[in-house]
Amino acid sequence: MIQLQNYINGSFEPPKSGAYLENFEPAKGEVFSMVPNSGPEDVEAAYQAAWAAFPAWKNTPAEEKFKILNRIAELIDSNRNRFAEAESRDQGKPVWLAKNEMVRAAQNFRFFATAAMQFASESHSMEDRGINYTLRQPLGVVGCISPWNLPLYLYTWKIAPALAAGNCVVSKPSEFTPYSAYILGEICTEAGLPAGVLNIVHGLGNSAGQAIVEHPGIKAISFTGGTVTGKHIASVAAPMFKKLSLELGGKNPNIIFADADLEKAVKTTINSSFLNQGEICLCGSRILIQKQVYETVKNKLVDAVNQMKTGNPADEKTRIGAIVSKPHYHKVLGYIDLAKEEGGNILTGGKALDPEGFENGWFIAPTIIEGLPYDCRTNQEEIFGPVVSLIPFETEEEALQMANSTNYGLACSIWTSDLNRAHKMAAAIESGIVWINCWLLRDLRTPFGGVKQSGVGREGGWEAMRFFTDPKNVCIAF
Ligand code: TXE
Repeated sequence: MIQLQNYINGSFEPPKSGAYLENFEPAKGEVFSMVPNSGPEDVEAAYQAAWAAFPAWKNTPAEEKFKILNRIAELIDSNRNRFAEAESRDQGKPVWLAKNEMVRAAQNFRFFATAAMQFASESHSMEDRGINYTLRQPLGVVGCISPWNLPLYLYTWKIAPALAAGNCVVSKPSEFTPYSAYILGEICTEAGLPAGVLNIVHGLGNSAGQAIVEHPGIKAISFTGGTVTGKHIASVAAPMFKKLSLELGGKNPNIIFADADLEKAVKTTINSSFLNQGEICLCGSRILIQKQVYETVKNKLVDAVNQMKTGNPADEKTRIGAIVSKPHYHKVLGYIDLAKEEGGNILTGGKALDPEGFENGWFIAPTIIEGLPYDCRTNQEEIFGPVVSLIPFETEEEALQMANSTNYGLACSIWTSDLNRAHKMAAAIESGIVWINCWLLRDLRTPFGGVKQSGVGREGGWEAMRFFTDPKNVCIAF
């Protein structure tokens, strides 16, 4: 049994209460690790360490920070297999997918190490009267709270810009998937990150997470997770005027017009629907298909899904691993039942699976549903599992109206060969991210985040560097 510890002030420490939580391996349904059940006292220790480390880290020359962050990236690369196996056992995803995600985790450090070197202050001349320059200063101690779906990928997406901008961090990975962040603690020490600059407190959202949000010394919260949790965090943090970046998931439309390259659209749609068991905030879960090609696209999708292997995460051929936790498994199955009650016709999947050798794991067959009205609950609420709904449409206007009909607005994909339509739709859609004839084509310089209930604030590129710094204007009169 693996026993994880908090990483505070550069050392591994048990939680002050001595209490641990059981964490399960989703593919086997068995306890896999014991996770510190930390509380406010552990967050306080982490904060004190971070605050003490801040003056020196803030003043560490940019080149030195650059070297340390790059060394962390190199160590993630050289430990890629170890990380990927840990992540797969903790989260349920296929090992091959976890390996791909580790490349991005390392890249997050490299990218922001470089970004920090380029992040220059602005100056504004007032002709012969004077000049202004704007310092971008680190905030101090910041809080990063990350979810369970892409554990190290999203954890590093937050902490890398926070550290690169000169802040010290108190962080909490998800209690369901803490293992890769734990290993990262070891790596940070090896890479020479000074003690206290990054602190990792493990535990439940409503105790350890809540203590980070409530802490008066923690100046900003970068959070990715559910909308309900995001609203709660906003209500706690707003009266303290904390900076907030909330990335809260979506109910993303994937709109396929009859003039699209259908082979490419179908192939990518399979990926955008089911990658990581559909547990990615960017997954398209409402597939809007123009009527002329509805039957063709539907049949191709169903055929492709019927070839997908669900089961052993260590098998290279596996496309669908296990669902992250028992409660989430039941939640997803509950939505499949709801879809049936709402009149949906299950075209494929629609049930739990017990693959050989993994009979006690939490597996759900990739599921395609049709026949649901666009405004029913199944088509409005985030399921966050391997479940998609097909919805036919006739005109561009109808597609747009349906696409914008949810409370969410994170991402969408539009498939068409008509350039004018693509631009018009992209401008009109209520969404933070629009992909045209692609999905998940990512450039780390671009803003990432959503509108409506998908959150506030943006991550990525200069957006992240701006979030983790405060601008201070200095005006000099001549
Ligand atoms: O996430 P939570 P849950 C969506 C998805 C999923 C739903 C709920 O629809 O079914 O959210 O998932 C910490 N103060 N997404 O309940 O609770 C928690 O410990 C501070 C979308 O597992 O939001 C974890 O570290 N922190 C999504 C993190 O918040 C708190 C990814 C996320 O957990 C807290 C995951 C509190 N009061 C789920 N309560 C995406 N946007 O990609 C919890 N946490």
